Amino acid sequence: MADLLQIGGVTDVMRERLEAAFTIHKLEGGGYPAEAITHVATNGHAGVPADVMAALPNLKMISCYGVGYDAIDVAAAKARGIVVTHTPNVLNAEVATTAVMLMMACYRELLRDDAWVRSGNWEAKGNAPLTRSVDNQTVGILGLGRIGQAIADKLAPWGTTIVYHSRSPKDVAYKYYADLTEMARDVDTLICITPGGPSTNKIVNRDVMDALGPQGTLINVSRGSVVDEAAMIAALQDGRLGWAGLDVFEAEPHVPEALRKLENVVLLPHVGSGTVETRAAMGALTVDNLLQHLKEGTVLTPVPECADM
Ligand code: NAP
Ligand code: 8YV
Repeated sequence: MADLLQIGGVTDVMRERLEAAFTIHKLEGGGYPAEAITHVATNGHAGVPADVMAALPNLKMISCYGVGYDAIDVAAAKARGIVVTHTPNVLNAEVATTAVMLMMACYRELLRDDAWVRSGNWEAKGNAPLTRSVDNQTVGILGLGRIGQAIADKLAPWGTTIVYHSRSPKDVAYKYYADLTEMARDVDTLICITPGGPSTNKIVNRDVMDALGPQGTLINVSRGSVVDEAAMIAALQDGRLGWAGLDVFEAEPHVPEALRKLENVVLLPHVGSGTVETRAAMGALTVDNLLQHLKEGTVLTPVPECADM
């Protein structure tokens, strides 16, 4: 049997399928036979630490449970002939639901109004203040890829006007903005759904948030690194930015206290794809890639950089 290094957790179903084909070693606690390891199963949070990759001389394949692979040095892997796979598409609808749910929770003050009932305010003070309608808003999508398109589709029934920014225009009917700040000026809500990594690091900066403005809503379901978190907290505190719905943070699982204290935010613990159904589909694809590589030497869903390997 081939030797697999497991980084992070796997579900029971994944473990059962993997155990039939691999001898599984866990990174935790060390003591794994580095020379024997040919395959790694990891996730988008843990990735593969550089020292671990360097210590595995016979590594051939890395399978990532998650579509974002910014925690894996793909260039270093590719240079050594190691193919990297991820789990695109199977989570599009779920992450899109999370983005729309965060947007609606911000607009309709879901948390404030839930607290209004629980605290007895309804009885003591009367009706809660009015909120804002989600209908007929203009939404700017930062990164109109697989998930970005699913978000646009889910917003269509609300009469939303969709516009977008990415590095290159796509073959879609929505208006394209080559400049992110210009788009932020024109929209009610900005939804971030690009990959993480150096090319998107803090591209949602103070200028972008000021352009979004006091009536604007920022939704981030991409990576915490995409938004300048300190600038966002300051903008939310000053009222220069209206609301934020966030599933991802700069230093997860740490969320700055200043952000946790704010009332104009909705905060989730990186659960964009976190349903039983979608995690099962991601787990199945993670294992399918490993088994296919073991059996045929090919993979099903390589990351784009490894598509020609
Ligand atoms: P995708 O299909 O590759 O789409 C990514 C989009 O981002 C593309 O439209 C791309 O267009 C754009 N983009 C890339 N770099 C950019 C840059 N520097 N500036 C502006 N736009 C840029 O990826 P996906 O499957 O939709 O996933 C997107 C990301 O969502 C993942 O990488 C991951 O980080 C995040 N995610 C989060 C969760 C969660 O739980 N919160 C779950 C799943 C995924 P161009 O190449 O033309 O720029
Ligand atoms: C997961 C994600 O939480 O797919 C991604 O890029 O961020 C999420 O679906 C994560 O990768 C699972 O490890």
